[in-house]
Amino acid sequence: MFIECFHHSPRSNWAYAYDKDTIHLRVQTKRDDVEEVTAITGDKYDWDQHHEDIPMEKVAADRYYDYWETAVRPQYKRFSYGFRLRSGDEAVYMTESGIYGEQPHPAGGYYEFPYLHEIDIFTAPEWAKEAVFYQIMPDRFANGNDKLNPEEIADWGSPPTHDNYFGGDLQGVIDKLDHLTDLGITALYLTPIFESPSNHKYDTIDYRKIDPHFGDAELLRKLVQECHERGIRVVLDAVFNHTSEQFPHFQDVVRNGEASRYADWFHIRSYPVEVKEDGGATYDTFGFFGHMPKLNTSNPEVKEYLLDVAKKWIEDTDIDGWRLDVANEVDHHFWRDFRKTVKGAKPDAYIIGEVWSDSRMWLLGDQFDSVMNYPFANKVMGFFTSDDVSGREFAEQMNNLLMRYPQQTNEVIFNVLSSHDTARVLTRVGENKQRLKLAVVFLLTYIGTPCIFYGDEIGLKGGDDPDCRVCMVWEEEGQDRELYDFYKLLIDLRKEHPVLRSGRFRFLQAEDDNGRLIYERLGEGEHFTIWMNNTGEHAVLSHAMNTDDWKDALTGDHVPVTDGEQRVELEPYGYRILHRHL
Ligand code: ARE
Repeated sequence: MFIECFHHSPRSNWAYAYDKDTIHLRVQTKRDDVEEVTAITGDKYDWDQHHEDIPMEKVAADRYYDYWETAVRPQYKRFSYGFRLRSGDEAVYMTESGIYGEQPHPAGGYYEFPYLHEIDIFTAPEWAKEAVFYQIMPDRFANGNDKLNPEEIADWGSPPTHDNYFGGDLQGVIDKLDHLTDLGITALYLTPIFESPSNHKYDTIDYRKIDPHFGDAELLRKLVQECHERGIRVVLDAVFNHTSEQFPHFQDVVRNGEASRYADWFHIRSYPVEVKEDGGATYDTFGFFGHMPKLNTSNPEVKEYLLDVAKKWIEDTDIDGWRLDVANEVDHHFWRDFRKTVKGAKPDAYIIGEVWSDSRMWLLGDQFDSVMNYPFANKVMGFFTSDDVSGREFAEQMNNLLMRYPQQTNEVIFNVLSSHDTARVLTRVGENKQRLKLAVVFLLTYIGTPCIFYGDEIGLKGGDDPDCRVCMVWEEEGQDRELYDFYKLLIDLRKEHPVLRSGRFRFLQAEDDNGRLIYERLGEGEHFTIWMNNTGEHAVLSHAMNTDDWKDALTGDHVPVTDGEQRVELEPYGYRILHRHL
C-alpha cells in the first residue's frame, strides 16, 4: 500500500462534530490502493469496556485519492481513535504517532476527539439549507421611482458600462417581488445598497445610509417586510474590506495627513495620501484601485464602527444575513467578532463570505456559515460548456471539492453558476440551451444552497463585468418563457423534496471517455438518480438496480428495471431525473 498517501488530521474537514451526538471521520488513501479502512475507536479512560471497530465507507474518489468516511457516536462524547488500513493480506495501523504493522496499545499516540461540546459545533441556519437564492443588482432590476433617478440614466436595456446608471431602485424590487415568488425563490441577495459614488456601490461613502438613488431605510424595511410576508429572506452585501475615497474618515486623512485622528483607520504607506501620476496610491487599496482605500479592520475603532453597521441593519430593518465582499482580505479576528455580533443580533442570520478559493480557514464554525462557491461554478461550467471534460474528471473535481469541507458546510455552501462578477450562464455555454439546462439541473439537484443571478432564468446573456450586468427584461416577448418554466420546474422539484437539499450525494457512474454520468441523492424516505448525457450523441446509460418502483420525477412515467438493470435513453445533452420512495 502507498502509505505515503495516507492522510488524516484530527480536526477541520477530517474530524468534526456534525451534530450534538455525531462525529465524522475521514481518511485519504491513494486511488484504488486500499481495500478496507476501519476506525479503531475507544475511550482512553477505560478502553477495555468502551471500544468499537467501525468500518469506513469509500464515499468519494478524485483524480489521485480515495476518501473514506464514517460517523462515530461516542457514549461519553469523547474518544481516541486510529485506523486499520488493509489491502489483500497487508494491514497497517495509522495513529497520530505513526504507522505500525501491529495495533499499538491504545494507551497513547492515538488521535483524540477530546470532548464534543455542543457550543463548538458549526451549525448553519436551517432556513439556508432549504433556500433557493436570487441575486439582484438593484440598479439593473426595476425602476420603481423615477424621482430617485441619478442625474443621467442610460436607456433601460442599453449596454452597461463601468460608469452608466439605469435607475433601478428598491421600490422596483418591491414592485417585482411577484416574479421571485412565482419562480419559487425563498431568499434574496442584494448587491450593495449603501451610499456610494459608483453604479455598483462597492465603494461606500456612508454605511449608515441607503443610497438616495435606491431609497431610504424606511423603504428597505418595507422591502424586507414584503419579502418576509412572502417567505423570502433578505441578505445584504457588506463591503468592509475597503471604502470609497469619498468616505469622510478617509477624506480627513487626505486633508490632515498623519495628524488625522483617522490615520490608523487605513493602511497608509506614506504621506501625503494620494494617488500618484503612475496610478500607485500611497495607501493600501482593493486591488490597485485608488478609489477603494483598504480599511484597517484590526483597529478597534474601525471594528466597532463596522460591527455597529452590521448590527444596525439587522435591528433596524430585520434583514437575514450578510454577504461579505472581498472577505478573504479582511483579518480573521474581525470576522470572529463579526459573527458574534451578527448572531447576537439574529441567531439564524446567514453569513456568506466572498472567497473564490479554498475557504477552510473561514468555515471552521467561528466565522462564516458559507462562501460563494466559485470553485463549484468554475468546475460545473467547465464541464457543461465543453465536450473535453469526461464525466469521470468532473466527478473527481466535484468529489475533491466536497471533501474540502465538513458535511454541514457542504449543505449550505452558496452554489452559483454565475454572478455580477462573471459572464452569464447562457453566454458561457455558447447560447446552447441544452447545455445550460444540464448545468441548471446539476445546480438545483446538488448539495448546497443554490443562487440564481437575476435574469438567467429568462435567458439574459452577457460577458464578463460590466456586460453581465444588463438590465432585467420585463416584457414577456423579450423573455425566454420556456427557460423560465424550466427553472421554475426544477426549483419546485427541489423545494418539494428535502432529499435534494440535504440527502447524501454520490456519483454512481462517471465514464472516463465521455461526458455521461449518473449521480444520486439519497435520504430519509426518498431516492433520486439523475442521469446526464453531456455529449452531442444519443446515449443509452444503464445501471444495476434491484428495485423496480422508479418514476421519472418530471413526467411521472414508470421507468422499468429489467434483469436487475435500469436503462435510460438520453438525447444529446439530455437528462432524466428518476425518483422513488423508500
Ligand atoms: C470593474 C472592472 C475593472 C475595472 C473597474 C473600473 O472589473 O476591470 O478596472 O471596474 O472601476 C467592484 C465592481 C467592479 C469593479 C471593481 C473595481 O463591481 O465592476 O471593477 O469594484 O473598481 C477578485 C476579488 C473579489 C472581487 C473580484 C472583482 O477576490 O473579491 O476580484 N469581487 C468583489 C465584488 C466586485 C467588486 C469588488 C469585489 C470590489 O464582487 O463586484 O468589484 O469591492 C479570480 C480570483 C479572484 C477574483 C476573480 C475575479 O477567480 O481568484 O480573487 O476576484 O478572479 O476577478
